[in-house]
Amino acid sequence: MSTRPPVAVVATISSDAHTWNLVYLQLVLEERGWQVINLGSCTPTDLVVESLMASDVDLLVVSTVNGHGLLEVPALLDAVHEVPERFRPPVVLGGKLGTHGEIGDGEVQRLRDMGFADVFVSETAVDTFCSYLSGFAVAPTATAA
Ligand code: B12
Repeated sequence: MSTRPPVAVVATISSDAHTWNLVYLQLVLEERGWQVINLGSCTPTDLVVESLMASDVDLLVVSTVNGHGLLEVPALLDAVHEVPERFRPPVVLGGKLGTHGEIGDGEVQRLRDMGFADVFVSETAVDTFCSYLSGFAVAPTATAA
């Protein structure tokens, strides 16, 4: 038995042209031993769904900073919820989700109730995200001797 590296898909909403948030998260994940599929800015929702179906993905990381996040992430999450359960990883969300940057605790809770496994928004977002990653268990896979 060996433990394969955990795999994360990094994506954003289809309207969001910002790139460095995605690159930053890719580096954070890779430094912690994750394999990352970075789908890039303005990610089409269909591409997110296809990438989950094509690989054994452990975590979907959605980052958006253009202010349209609150409006657009529900549809993205709905599309992910249509993916068969065995291909459906937990989905975490972060960034600047509203038009005024940070959102309040009420909105964060609403997003969690919607089905996001966690939501990272404040100045401590990256630190909290790293703690979340350190508690992330990936099942060992059997390999040929
Ligand atoms: C560069 C930039 C652009 C470039 C992007 C180029 C590119 N290829 O990336 C261009 C010019 C295209 C652009 C366009 C726009 N932008 Co702009 N842009 C910026 C700017 C100056 C820097 C963004 C950046 O690269 N930061 C570096 C990365 C590493 O940091 P970050 O994105 O903040 O991400 C960090 C955190 O937010 C956090 N994080 C983000 N996501 C996640 C996810 C998780 C899970 C976790 C844990 C953490 C996390 O971690 C990162 C590291 O700390 C910011 C202002 C600023 N100084 O931040 C505005 C900003 C993001 N843009 C803004 C806006 C409004 C726009 C436009 C709507 C402007 C317009 N009217 O056209 C458009 C939207 C275009 C679109 N379709 O999305 C606003 C967003 C406002 C909001 N959400 O409250 C900002 C904040 C400027 C402002 N103060 O008003 N933009």
